[in-house]
Amino acid sequence: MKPDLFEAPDYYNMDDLLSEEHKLVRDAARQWVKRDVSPIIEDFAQKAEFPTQILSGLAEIGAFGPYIPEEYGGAGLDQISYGLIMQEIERGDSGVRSTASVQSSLVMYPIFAYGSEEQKQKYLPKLATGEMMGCFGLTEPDHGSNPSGMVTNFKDMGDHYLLNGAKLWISNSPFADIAVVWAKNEAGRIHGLIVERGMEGFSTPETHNKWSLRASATGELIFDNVKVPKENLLPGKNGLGAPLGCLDSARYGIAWGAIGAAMDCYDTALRYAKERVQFGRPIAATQLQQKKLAEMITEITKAQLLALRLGQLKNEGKATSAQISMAKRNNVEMAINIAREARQVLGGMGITGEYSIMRHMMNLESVITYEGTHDIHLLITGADITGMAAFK
Ligand code: TGC
Ligand code: FAD
Repeated sequence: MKPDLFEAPDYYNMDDLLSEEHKLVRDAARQWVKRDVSPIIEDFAQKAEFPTQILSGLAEIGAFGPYIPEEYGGAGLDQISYGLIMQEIERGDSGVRSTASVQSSLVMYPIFAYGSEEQKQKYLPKLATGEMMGCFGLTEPDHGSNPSGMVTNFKDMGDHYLLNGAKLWISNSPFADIAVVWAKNEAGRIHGLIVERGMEGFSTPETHNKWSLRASATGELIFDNVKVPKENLLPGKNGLGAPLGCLDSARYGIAWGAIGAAMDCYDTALRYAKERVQFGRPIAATQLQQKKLAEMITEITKAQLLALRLGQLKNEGKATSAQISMAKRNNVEMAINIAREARQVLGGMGITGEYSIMRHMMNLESVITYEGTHDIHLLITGADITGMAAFK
């Protein structure tokens, strides 16, 4: 892969709206991605392997639990800092951002928000340092967009719970030490359970042959009469709203992360267009390529403003789930469109691993599907503005 020459676009002087802390956190993540992610990521994506050596670096830049209080090992940062970290990591690769999103919003957040004090003390500090890695099991083979239909279930056996079922498409599952698993009790109510690797009957086969998120490990969670200790049930919240509350946090992070992928594609295409000469002049001097580049920076700027305002609302505890859906949907579509346009600016070179664009483009096909598909987020907006849910 070519050297990482990334220069972040800031067309509307967004930096003026950030605090010194935001910029310090963002710049630390940016430097780390340049130094430790960019040089290796293409190779790992080509091999379809997750680069485990980056886990300690992710922990050091505060990517594991950025907004979890310091007393539990988190970085104690605000929501805008969390978003900026996700933006910088996804500028490197969506799969690396996935690992950080899952660890922070889908594993640490439910333990922090719904866990007992003992669970918080036991798991959060180790998750923050990356000593322990987690995954989140909601999706099932027959229940993706409709998780309320899940069939994974547990029975109360007196001194433990007996868990049965299967989860599919689970990021980090092949190497995770623990899984936050959503399952129904005998009354059909959804609860979260912490399942630990090594429990008898629990396995995590890897999903192969992905053309997207190749540098991220994806797999299944299989529960065959797994005995789960009673103290591993998350006591603080149950019902579908519990996992969906975690998704709010992860979807918010993706709304920022997608901007990172888009910025990388734009920056790469702009540099290439200025250097590539055809018909005796740089292709950047042609109207057609300028149209592409001008539209890209316009869309990135709009997405940056959307994410920043959402971050302010989140900091004030006012962001609604529907506002988060709108930002996730808009910003991921913006990024995938920019990746497709940017790839064309590079002509044939755009399809090679010499540049990051094709990898971003393929990754974004997962990002537009997970954490609620593009369609589902549109339907969430539709339900919010009309008061009529069209899901079912
Ligand atoms: P519905 O009747 O609308 O709601 C059930 C209960 O949940 C509450 N609720 C929420 N609570 C918190 N946050 C949200 N975003 C919420 N949305 C709804 C709601 O108030 C209700 O509460 P209560 O107390 O009245 O019971 O539920 P529904 O069955 O009609 O479904 C609604 C729908 C379709 C929007 C929802 O199921 C959905 O979002 N589906 C998409 C599924 C999804 O996003 N899965 C993601 C799996 S995890 C993942 O992809 C990780 S990728 C990680 C990575 O690598 O980065
Ligand atoms: P389906 O729900 O079967 O949808 C198929 C199509 O039908 C989609 O286009 C959808 O928009 C459309 N559709 C569905 N319902 C409606 C409707 N009511 N109206 C109109 N159209 C509809 N899940 C986890 O729990 N944890 C993870 O860590 C995780 N990581 C993932 C990593 C990757 C790489 C991928 C690809 C997925 C991951 N997922 C994870 C699963 C992801 O959340 C689901 O794939 C997603 O929610 C969609 O579910 P599905 O794939 O079953 O599609």
